[in-house]
Amino acid sequence: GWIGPRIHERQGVAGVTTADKARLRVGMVGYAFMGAAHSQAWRTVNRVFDLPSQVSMVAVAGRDPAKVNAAAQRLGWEQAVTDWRELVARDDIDLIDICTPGDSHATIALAALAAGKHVLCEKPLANSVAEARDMASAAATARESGVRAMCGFNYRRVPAVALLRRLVEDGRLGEIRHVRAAYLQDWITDPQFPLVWRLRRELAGSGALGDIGAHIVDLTQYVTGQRITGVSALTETFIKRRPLPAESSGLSASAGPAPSGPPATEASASPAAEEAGIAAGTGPVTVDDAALFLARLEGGAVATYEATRFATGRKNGLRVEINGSLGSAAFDLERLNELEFYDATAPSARQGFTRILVTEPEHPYLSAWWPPGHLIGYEHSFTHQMRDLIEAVAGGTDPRPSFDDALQVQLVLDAVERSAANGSGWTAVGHA
Ligand code: SOE
Repeated sequence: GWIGPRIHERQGVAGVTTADKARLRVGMVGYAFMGAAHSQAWRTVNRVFDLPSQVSMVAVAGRDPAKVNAAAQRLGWEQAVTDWRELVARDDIDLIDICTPGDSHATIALAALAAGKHVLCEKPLANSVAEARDMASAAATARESGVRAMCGFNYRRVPAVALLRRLVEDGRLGEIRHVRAAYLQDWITDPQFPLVWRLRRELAGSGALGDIGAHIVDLTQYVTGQRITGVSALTETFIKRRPLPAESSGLSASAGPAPSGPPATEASASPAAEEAGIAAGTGPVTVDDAALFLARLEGGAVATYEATRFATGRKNGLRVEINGSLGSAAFDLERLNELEFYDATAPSARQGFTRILVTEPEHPYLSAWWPPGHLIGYEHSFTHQMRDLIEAVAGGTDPRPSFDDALQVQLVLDAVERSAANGSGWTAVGHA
């Protein structure tokens, strides 16, 4: 079981005790961008929320000994190890947090669940439907012995998004007719931006589609409570080859001399390649730069989705607008403390979009933070995610998004790729 020895200790302010709290002992795999975001959330969550268990940041795993040691110190982990299998095998770890590229999610999650560890796995759940199915069925088996699995679609935990969900649930938008979703970024617009792992299919599974399109698929299915039933899609790769990175990190690598080993590369350009403008030290981009699709939702709504890394000037433009029979709502991640709401039932003289500042104690998650009117940011979504996960684990309930929810997203991604390959033909999405 996950409950470690009960601790009897005094912490924090003299005279105030948090004794008797069970521990949730975490091992994290990967320590780059997402590992840093998760570490901050693990460090913070018990200091903000009153939770049934106390997080212990037991160990972080990474392949490079010097780097993982430095990361452990910087991010607040008690130990560093160079093999994630060690985390899975240890008795003093209850939960494995997977913050690696998609190509290792399935292997790590399956091993962790088989060892009876709870799992938090970053999005997208896997690089293929087959892997996602294996993971969802392993999670179903593990659930029988009280082991929990969750996928890290963190934007569900932005208070304004949770408020939007509440408005839909309360019927304030009425019957949903339109969903308009876009996730717009521009960080690879420069053709000299190197071929980082997110641009390689064998590591990332897909491009803008799985990295950011997956977010708007999950978010809209969550907010509407409706599954996407079919799609018509197109994808595009604008820049076909890119310089090999000096060092492959997710978002911030610089171009430089080729590292040893893969990716598949033109080690030295052939005369034909040179003529075609392909330099030595570049490699092929094997994922989509942009993915667009039309969709139908099971409740009868129609939807558009756009995911791109080429929307010059848009840095983290996750936008969702929903139009219903009784009203509309719109969210933009670049203004994440706000939600626009239009109430079509208000007297017509007073109708119009209202900008709700989502900073009040009555709003989801916010009573634990600052006095009314004070703002929060990107990192809070991860702290909220950890809060919900800890409560589910301690309370013996299933955290959402479950691996089944994430498999449902994977089925949409797969249908989008099949539709795009098939000249945008209508492609049904199966049920997880
Ligand atoms: C890069 O596109 C990225 O960091 C994604 O990987 C995240 O999932 C998204 O939240 C922000 O953009």
